[in-house]
Amino acid sequence: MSEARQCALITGITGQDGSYLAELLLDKGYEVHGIIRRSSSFNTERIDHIYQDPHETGSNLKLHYGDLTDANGLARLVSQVSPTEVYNIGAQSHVKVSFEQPIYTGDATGIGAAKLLEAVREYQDDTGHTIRYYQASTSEMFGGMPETAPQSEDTPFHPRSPYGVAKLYAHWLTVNYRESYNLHASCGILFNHESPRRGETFVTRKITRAVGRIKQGLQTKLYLGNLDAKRDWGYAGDYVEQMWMMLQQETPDDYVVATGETHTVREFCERAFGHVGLDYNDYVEIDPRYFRPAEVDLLLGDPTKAKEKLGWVPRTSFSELVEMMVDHDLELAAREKTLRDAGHKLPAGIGHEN
Ligand code: NDP
Ligand code: GDR
Repeated sequence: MSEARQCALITGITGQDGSYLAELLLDKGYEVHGIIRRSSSFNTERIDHIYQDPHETGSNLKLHYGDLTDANGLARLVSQVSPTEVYNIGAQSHVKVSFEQPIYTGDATGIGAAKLLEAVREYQDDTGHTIRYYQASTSEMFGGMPETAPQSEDTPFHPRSPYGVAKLYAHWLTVNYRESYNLHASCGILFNHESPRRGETFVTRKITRAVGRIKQGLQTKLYLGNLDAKRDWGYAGDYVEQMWMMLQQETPDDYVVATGETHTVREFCERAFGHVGLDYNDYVEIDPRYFRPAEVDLLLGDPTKAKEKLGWVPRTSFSELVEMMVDHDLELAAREKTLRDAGHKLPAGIGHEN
């Protein structure tokens, strides 16, 4: 008997989660199609190690140009690829940037989901093929008022940024398509998850990159904003497994994915600097430019439903996560130092102050 075809279409494949999810699905034998944005320089660094030249046989990863703001392109891709599962994890995902680009964030992160859901719905109607759909929802939809913690699937939403508002639209639209059109659509309400592949303008990676560079003598100070914000930080490699698990359920549903533990940004600094024998007080300075117009003070997730219904538990502890990221960034800084000592100019990261 032939095995059922497993074919995934992923938006956001070049991002942190996209790269881990693509690895996971390829390991499971899926044909994986990723949507990438055209860029004037290469933007596939996180997936280069799993990409094979399409001229070689046996490559199960295929990349296509597309954009969440381009409805026609998305519809064309869904019909061309004919996926069995669609993972919508592409987004303008930076909270601070969303205050600077609220309209674009609404377009890509919010309406982008509507464009993709429409493409899926129409394809199903036209062909009779069913597609399972995953939406990357976020703990930012809760707003993090201390009295709401711990946040579960039943906690009322109160987003505190244009990003959170856009994600809430995408979240409710996914629920609405499930209820209106019987679409197998699920939302993962994921709390913060990090890794050595985390973008360098998110606070954890900004800290671990600085620790590596300071230890190697390439940097002297680290400028941050609010050190008192609390986050429930997990490991991205553990969290993408959850995305897949949700789509394997008979019945679609929404799940909080979190560790159930919270730490301040200050504690993250303490651990990260402490791991290499440094005191963060000697290096970290506060720069108000990193404060947000409205802050999410306390995120602490209650992952009971995911544990009970899906049997999922996070495997990586907070200290393991911090150490994994610092160790990775120490090595990276050591390579940068070698290059600098050989006379090469290091990238300054100009224009990425977030
Ligand atoms: P990243 O910022 O690392 O990756 C975002 C991805 O989306 C990139 O591949 C990016 O492409 C792509 N993208 C951005 N704009 C568009 C667009 N207009 N059209 C198509 N693709 C686009 O995010 P993460 O991997 O960390 O997060 C994955 C998803 O999960 C996001 O939706 C995020 O909002 C959400 N989320 C993340 C959490 C976290 O803690 N990491 C927690 C909860 C939710 P490019 O590489 O070209 O920029
Ligand atoms: P967040 O992540 O906003 O939670 O969104 P981020 O790492 O950007 O901020 C976490 C907390 O750290 C504080 N902070 C700083 N943040 C940044 N980026 N830079 C700084 O210099 C700095 N100093 C302090 C912030 O104020 C905040 O309180 C992430 C994204 O991945 C979203 O896409 C996702 O939905 C949520 O996590 C869950």
